[in-house]
Amino acid sequence: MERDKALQIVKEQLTERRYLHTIGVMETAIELAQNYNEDEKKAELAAIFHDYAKFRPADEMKQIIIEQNMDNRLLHYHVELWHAPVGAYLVKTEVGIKDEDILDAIKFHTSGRENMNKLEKIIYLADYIEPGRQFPGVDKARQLAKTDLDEAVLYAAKHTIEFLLSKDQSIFPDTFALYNDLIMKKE
Ligand code: DGI
Ligand code: FE
Ligand code: FE
Ligand code: FE
Repeated sequence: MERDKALQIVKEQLTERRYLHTIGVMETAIELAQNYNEDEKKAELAAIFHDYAKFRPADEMKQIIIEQNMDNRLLHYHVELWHAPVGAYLVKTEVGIKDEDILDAIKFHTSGRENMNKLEKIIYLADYIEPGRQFPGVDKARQLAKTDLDEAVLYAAKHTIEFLLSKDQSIFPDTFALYNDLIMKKE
């Protein structure tokens, strides 16, 4: 699918602010794909559609998680996690994207998971460091992203966990799985 067509489709699903975030993720993901020898076209499409389901009502997402036999644990955790797997499903069924690599990158962009592949890491990281993001530590993450994909993803996972702890939020097991996986591979 052409970029302009994909952007046109996703724009209808998002607010202006979220659309601008999506453009930032797209540009960042393409840069990372070039830097780390990943398929640029897959990175572009996964980034464009990563937040496709962000504004779907919780009821609709809940129903899809149940009907499509998705990971049941999701229902016990924060509703913010749902737009990622539900997004992958809707991008497949409503938009017609069939590439499993693209769909997995969308599916795991919020929590991450153990053994993420390169495209999954690129989308996870691009979402975290795109130019519109502003939080303490984002510049460090951007620096790491230039030289070491795994270190940058680990930094993002670690700081996401710290952020959730500081807000007394529950943490989805896959979020820990990503952290543990990368920390153990370093040893
Ligand atoms: O959709 P975005 O805002 O671009 O970013 P995202 O999909 O990476 O994350 C959405 C939110 O989900 C963000 O505020 C962090 C939060 N989140 C990520 N992992 C977990 C989580 N929230 C909870 N409660 N538990 C998690 O494990
Ligand atoms: Fe998201
Ligand atoms: Fe993210
Ligand atoms: Fe996002």
